[in-house]
Amino acid sequence: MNPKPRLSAIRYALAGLLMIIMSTAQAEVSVLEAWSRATPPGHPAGGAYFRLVNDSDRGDRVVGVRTDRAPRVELHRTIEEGGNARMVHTPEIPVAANSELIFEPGGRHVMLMGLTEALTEGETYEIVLELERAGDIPVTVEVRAPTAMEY
Ligand SMILES: [Cu+2]
Repeated sequence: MNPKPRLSAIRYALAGLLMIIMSTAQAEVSVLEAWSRATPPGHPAGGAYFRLVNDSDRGDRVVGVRTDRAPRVELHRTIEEGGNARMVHTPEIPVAANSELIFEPGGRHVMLMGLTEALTEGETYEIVLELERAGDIPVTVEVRAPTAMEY
């Protein structure tokens, strides 16, 4: 057996791995630990929560979100009004340079609406966050127990 082809295959594999590591390190905006609470059957709405980290020296903006998991999806924030918390649609969310934004229950979040199938514990689904500079960021959301708390 000639060991040369195997060596070069290993070299190519290492080069490929290095490129993956480098492209990961260069990602300016990353979305981590995305999760949802399981929803009761028939309940039309659910939330998606995560940490959005901007490692770049430039600010950015979340300008949209899309998913196939629900007929409608919006960026929401929670406001305090007369002692009551209320969720409102927000068309965009500014992301400062070198910052981390938390999306969480009772705060800013992604809202899924018109769910025809409940979010089920153990399920994962995909959303895409649209950023002005960083572009589309695909996110896999993990559905946790209905009682799950943030992080
Ligand atoms: Cu909401």
